[in-house]
Amino acid sequence: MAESRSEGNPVKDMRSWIADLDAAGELIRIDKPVDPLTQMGSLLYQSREKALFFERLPHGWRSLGQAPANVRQAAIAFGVSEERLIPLVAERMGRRIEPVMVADGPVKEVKLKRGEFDLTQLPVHVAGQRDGGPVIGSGLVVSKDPDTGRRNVSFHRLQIKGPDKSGILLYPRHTWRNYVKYQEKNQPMPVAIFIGHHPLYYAAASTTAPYGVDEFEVAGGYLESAVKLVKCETVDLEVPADAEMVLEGHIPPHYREDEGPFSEFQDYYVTGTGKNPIVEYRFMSRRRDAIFKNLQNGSEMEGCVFHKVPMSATIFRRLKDVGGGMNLHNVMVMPGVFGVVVQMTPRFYGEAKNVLMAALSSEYHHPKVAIAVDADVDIFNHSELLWALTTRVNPQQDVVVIPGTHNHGMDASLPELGAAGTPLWQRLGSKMLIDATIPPPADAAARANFERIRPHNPQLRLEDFASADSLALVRSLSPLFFGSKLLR
Ligand SMILES: Cc1cc2nc3c(=O)[nH]c(=O)nc-3n(C[C@H](O)[C@H](O)[C@H](O)COP(=O)(O)O)c2cc1C
Ligand SMILES: [Mn+2]
Repeated sequence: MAESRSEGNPVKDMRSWIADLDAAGELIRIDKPVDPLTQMGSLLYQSREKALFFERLPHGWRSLGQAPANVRQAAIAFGVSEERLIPLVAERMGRRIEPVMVADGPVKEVKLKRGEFDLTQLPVHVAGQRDGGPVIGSGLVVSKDPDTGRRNVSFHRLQIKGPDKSGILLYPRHTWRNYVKYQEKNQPMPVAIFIGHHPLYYAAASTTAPYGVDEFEVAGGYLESAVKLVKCETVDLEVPADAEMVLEGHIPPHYREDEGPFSEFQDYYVTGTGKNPIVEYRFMSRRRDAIFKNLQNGSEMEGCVFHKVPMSATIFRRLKDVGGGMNLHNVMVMPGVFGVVVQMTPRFYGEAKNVLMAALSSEYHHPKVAIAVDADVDIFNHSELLWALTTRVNPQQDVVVIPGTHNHGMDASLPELGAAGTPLWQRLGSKMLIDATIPPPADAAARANFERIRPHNPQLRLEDFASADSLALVRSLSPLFFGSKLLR
């Protein structure tokens, strides 16, 4: 294969990522033919541990999916341990680096005008049984504020509707805000959509920075080097020189078409479905041997990883200064993306509640339930979380419900005020905070009631007493075991 190895290649792109995954034993290559419309989604759905590289797709395409397959693989992309991932991303988020313009790049090797490309020939997959059709899930949409010229980059689902047309779902955040400005001028909004790049670009696109911040600067911070951009051919926009593929086009004002359903991040189909805008494509550029990127959503799928990592890191940044600098260890968004766990050591009685209020009102609309736990709870192990929720919580004192809050528009459990594609696409809901921390170290006697049991001799190894075969099974299941990491 043509992929360059990561060492000695300073460019971080989808090829260096494939090489890194391969080197780490994290990539499964599939050399049997796979049909994106009827088979690929089922294979991606099953691959929760490893990335998949599809080598034989229709029309000679190859593609990468489930990469990162989980938060553990996202940590590999950032070159750090899973436990250190969120604090590191939070730190790099604050060190934005301006992109630089270059004259040319691999993404310009092939240039195709309207009529010369056909989106229906790409290996775009259908993710779930009830999806409305194949959806590009890996397209990062570049647009500009027409008044200031400031750039924005974000993820948007793009349901294929013809050779040069797709739907687009615009949740009311920055791309929608830019689009509304164009609509008010009765002008189409130019967009450039790049597909296939290093996961740090995807993590940057799913970071909700303040309006007006260019997510390519966020990507520069994550990569610790400036992103290289090239000019588009038919729109006044810039795209990464080392992407696999770029689509150029525009979103017509006011026009809406049926779009959805789609296998979404909460593991449901219906939210967002309805009359949504479309994208009309006028140009495609790509690498000569371009590799496609398939990205599947659904709880704890790749799409969810790109929600969890930047959201957790953004909340981490926000929380660390609560009360003049709290004792914050980690933050992790829960499956389905509407809950967040804060791992902390409280300095004061009641401090966890102050912290959780901040966790519920960050840059992100999603968090509805926020839970605080101490450092001895493994926040990556959900049975540990359930244990903390039941053994460290006095409901009448530790659970607070805040009624009448704005919640995420795609939270199906809350009443919807208006439909997707309209200005009233909103849900009025509520939020809940749960303080599952134990008394602060300042009250050592009260804290001692929650000292966790430990065996007599934690150094004793089961390996020295049991056969290798029986142990292999135990070790393969151990991530599911309660308390396993703490006792190891
Ligand atoms: C995998 C994935 C898919 C997403 N799909 C959509 C989508 O279809 N429509 C949308 O408006 N936002 C979608 N988002 C959310 C935004 O891309 C994300 O929140 C981003 O930070 C918004 O950028 P902005 O803050 O610049 O508006 C998706 C996010 C991820 C991680
Ligand atoms: Mn933005």
